[in-house]
Amino acid sequence: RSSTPTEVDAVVVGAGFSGLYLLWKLRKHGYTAVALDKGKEVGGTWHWNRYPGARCDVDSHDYSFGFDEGLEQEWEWSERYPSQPELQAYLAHVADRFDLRRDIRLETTVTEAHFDDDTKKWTVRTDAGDTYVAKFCLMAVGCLSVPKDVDVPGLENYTGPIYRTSSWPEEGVDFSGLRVAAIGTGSSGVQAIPEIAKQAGQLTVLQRTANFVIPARNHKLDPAYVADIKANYRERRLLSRSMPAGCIRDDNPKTAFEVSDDERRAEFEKRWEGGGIAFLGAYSDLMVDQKANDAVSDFIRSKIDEIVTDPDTADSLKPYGYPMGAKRPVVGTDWYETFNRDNVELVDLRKKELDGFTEKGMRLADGTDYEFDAIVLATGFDAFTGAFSTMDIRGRQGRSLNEAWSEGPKTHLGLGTAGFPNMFIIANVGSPSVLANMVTAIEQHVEWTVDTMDYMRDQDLETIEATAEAQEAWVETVEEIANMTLWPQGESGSWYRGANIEGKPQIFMPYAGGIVLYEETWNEVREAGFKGFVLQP
Ligand code: NA7
Repeated sequence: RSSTPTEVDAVVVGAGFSGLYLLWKLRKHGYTAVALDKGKEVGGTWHWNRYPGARCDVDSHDYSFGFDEGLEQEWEWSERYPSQPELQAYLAHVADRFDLRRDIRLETTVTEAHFDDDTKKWTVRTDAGDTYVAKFCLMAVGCLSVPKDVDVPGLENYTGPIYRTSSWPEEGVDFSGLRVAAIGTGSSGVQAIPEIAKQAGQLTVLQRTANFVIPARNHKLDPAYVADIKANYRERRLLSRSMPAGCIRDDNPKTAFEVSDDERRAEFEKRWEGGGIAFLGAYSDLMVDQKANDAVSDFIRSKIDEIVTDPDTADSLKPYGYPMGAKRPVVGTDWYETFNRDNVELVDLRKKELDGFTEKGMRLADGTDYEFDAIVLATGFDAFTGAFSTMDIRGRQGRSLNEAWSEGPKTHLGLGTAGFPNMFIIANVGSPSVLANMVTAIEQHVEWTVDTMDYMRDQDLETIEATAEAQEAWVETVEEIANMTLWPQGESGSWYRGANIEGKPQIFMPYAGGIVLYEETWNEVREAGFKGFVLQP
């Protein structure tokens, strides 16, 4: 590899869903681009999180690209919810089908991206020693791509193998007959633990905060159902784009207490049987009215009592202290059922204090010792800003992004940030991203980014940059909208507001207004001549 800088129109950081779509679109619009990714294969999130049971909780046909009808018709999703291997295969297929790989550099970590005030260009450097110079720096880095630092007391003493769900060994792990500890009961833990339990000799699950877990009811897809979707795919995509969640959900317009207790229970039952995140659409006020939220929370707690045979364990698995949804609700398979297995023990860290990990296992404050042959960490991510903070990003006058965001990330519409011209951020902080179908959120941003680049090319413009005022206002809007919901409530410590990381500035990061309102806002900004952005020749 040479150190002579390679000139392109755009450097794309990341080759997951966002990076791949960007590459496709940029090429189609006549731009030269290169995508740089740390992974050995494309796929981003779906490359790294290859732990057993890893699966998306948005329907396969919606969690996929809508930009090419040939791709849509050709690709066969086999299950209601796509598994990690299937998603990884899909994204690899996209890279091959559109010959994107010639512009992708894998196993390449971006170490720095610096804006030059004179040339108005970005210089991007990698750990491979390569340098790229580009007018645009496009951050397709994902919201959950940097794991949270390990903060489990004494874990450094433990000498056995430790596996993280977020960077699972490619060859897999054989837990047959082993004594395993699993820490973390968010989406990753809830998906991995039932699978590991099937293999392990003994599995000890350490739970700090109980989560609301809704059954996925994943299943193989019926060919007639698939044929029907494919026959009407355009309508489905348009409909998805017209729904706040960015995918089709049968949301009930009624509020929880305008119906009788019996009717409400029946509706919850019906949706529990149907499974998946559509459960949240049972009533329109579940996420805005505490009483409605209590009703759905009570329902889930009653289900835990029904499923889990040991009353103490059932009690420990019940979430309290925050509204359902304030922590991302989890969609899982056999989560509660797993605790009826003889080889699974739940250690409720709210009831039993952990003294710390030891060379061979762990010790509880009451003196109980455990020995483990392996430990699994599903302890979460430094969400949204994590990937940015690992790079040395400098904008005008050499100002660092970490410094600019020291009080929390600030963006205008999630797309750009003041002082960092021509740096676009794809579906991350300040956008519907994780609160909607991520792929729909990505499509919005990729389209707007490339449209803006086209506009700049047509108008002979050199830079676009968010204003400081606009981004202050947007941060406020994002916070205000979040405050209209129950999302920020309770002791949930959610990564939505950086609360899972000690010392991280706490602001609500994703935009809770949904895909449609967000698109309307962008359209207004665009029609008002990119209001809140400064464009310069
Ligand atoms: P999450 O949702 O952040 O979950 C992390 C889990 O790990 C959660 O249960 C945490 O408990 C637990 N945790 C973290 N640190 C510790 C320590 N030190 N001790 C005990 N338990 C700990 O991450 P996921 O990877 O599961 O999911 C992230 C997103 O990916 C998910 O929401 C989907 O969007 C896909 P806590 O709640 O902090 O008490």
